[in-house]
Amino acid sequence: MFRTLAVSLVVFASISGCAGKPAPKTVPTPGTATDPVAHLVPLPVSVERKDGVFEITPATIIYFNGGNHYQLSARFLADFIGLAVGRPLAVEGWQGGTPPPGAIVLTYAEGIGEGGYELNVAPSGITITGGNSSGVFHGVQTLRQLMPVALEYEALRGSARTPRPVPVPAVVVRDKPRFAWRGAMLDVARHFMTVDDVKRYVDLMALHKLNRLHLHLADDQGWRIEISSWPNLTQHGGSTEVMGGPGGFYTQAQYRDIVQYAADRFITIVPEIDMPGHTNAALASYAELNCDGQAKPLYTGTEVGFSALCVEKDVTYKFIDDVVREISAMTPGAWFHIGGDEVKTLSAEQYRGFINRVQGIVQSHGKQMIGWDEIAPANLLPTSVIQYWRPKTTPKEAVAKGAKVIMSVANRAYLDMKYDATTPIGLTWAAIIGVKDSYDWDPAAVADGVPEASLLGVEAPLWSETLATINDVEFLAFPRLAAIAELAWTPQSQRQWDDFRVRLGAQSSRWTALGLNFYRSPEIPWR
Ligand code: NGO
Repeated sequence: MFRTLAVSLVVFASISGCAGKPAPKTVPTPGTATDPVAHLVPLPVSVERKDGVFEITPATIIYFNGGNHYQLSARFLADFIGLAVGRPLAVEGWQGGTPPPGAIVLTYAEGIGEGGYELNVAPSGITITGGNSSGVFHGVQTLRQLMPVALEYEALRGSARTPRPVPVPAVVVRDKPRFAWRGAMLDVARHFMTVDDVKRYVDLMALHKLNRLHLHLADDQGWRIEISSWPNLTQHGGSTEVMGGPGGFYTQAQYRDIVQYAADRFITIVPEIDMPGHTNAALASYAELNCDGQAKPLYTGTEVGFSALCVEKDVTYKFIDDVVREISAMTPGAWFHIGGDEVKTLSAEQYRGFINRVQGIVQSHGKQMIGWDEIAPANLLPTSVIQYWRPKTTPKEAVAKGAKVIMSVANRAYLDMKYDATTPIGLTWAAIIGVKDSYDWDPAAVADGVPEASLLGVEAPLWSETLATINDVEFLAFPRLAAIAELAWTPQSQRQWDDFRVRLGAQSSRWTALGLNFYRSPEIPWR
């Protein structure tokens, strides 16, 4: 780690000069490892290099225009830069007019579009103009990637060794996302991840402009979210995980904390309670949910498809109503994911009837239902969403009737697949997915009858049968989650693998500064 710091500081020094001496007013040579303008990930729609640099000092003020959601981005930036310059920058409201010279101004304008932004770095100051508040946050993340990587190291540890000004190369970036849904999923059921682990993943997502974190909160091997009206779900059903580890669960207060932490980074939490299958943990916790009235033993293996709620019993729907109600009340986002995958013990008719009924429950609690693509034959409401995962199938009939799709096709988007034959963790059932495989595809060309217009966006699931720690999570997620982030953000026509791999290679110093345990894939020219 000491070596890592040394490398980071050399990179920093090469841009800014050492403390005490004035920073040189030059930009790095285009195309070198220290040229952040050429190495943004995800690639913006347009980047125009300009002459000079803007230097942020402890006296630089961040002005925001437009209420609390804009203030969030201002505070994020003030804290991030503050660690390098020695104290948090001042944040002040700004009512429009000519921006004060030498300031960073965060504002908004019509016509830029949801999530989009314009970032203007000039020697006289910085302006980020968002299409809305999330657009400003995305502009802040681009600005962050233009700053020396040493700031990441300092932000992680809470102080700089030697406070000094922060140089930012002059540039004009105009940018907006291809898809509204740019997601990642964490399976905290097969192996439990702590609140801090989830927050770490949220932080890594935010850097890459991802905006949906889907939490797979219950499966055969564990129930991970406290439900007050059914306490044994976590007391008993949360006590196991794959291979017999100790399990764990989030209290409602912890879940709310995760939701808020993510919301402060413009990431919406999407809770999933998988049903009617993948429910052994619930069936072990409450005997009445079983058709024979007998509680199942807890399960720590990795088979799928053997469990199902008793779909003929009324108590099952009382149970689901309580669970959906309690979780929905803690979830400001619009969606509730009901799983619905891999049910092998019910007839097609029983299954469809179940999904239709659960859809009504989800709707009665004010949420839109999402389910894995097995739900496609049910009577889906126009607001319900299909998450496509099974290669070689297509939900085209449902799409023809208006259903929207989140693209997560397993042979491209599943982060739990191995990178190559040597990868020590991960699965192979869908594919071996190298970095190029995860990048070089078009989500609008995967499934017959599922065109761009039907796609809400893209999401990369990370299932945790073989991963036990946040280190394992990072190893399988990076660099492929960065590839998926760019695929979801950048227009298809602008994405080129040969260009991406070079920009990705330049992330290694920032990722190292962040302490990220990424896979140094031989496909990438790491710097
Ligand atoms: C499948 C299955 C999950 C597994 C995962 C492993 C879906 C939607 N259901 O994906 O239970 O964990 O594969 O890759």
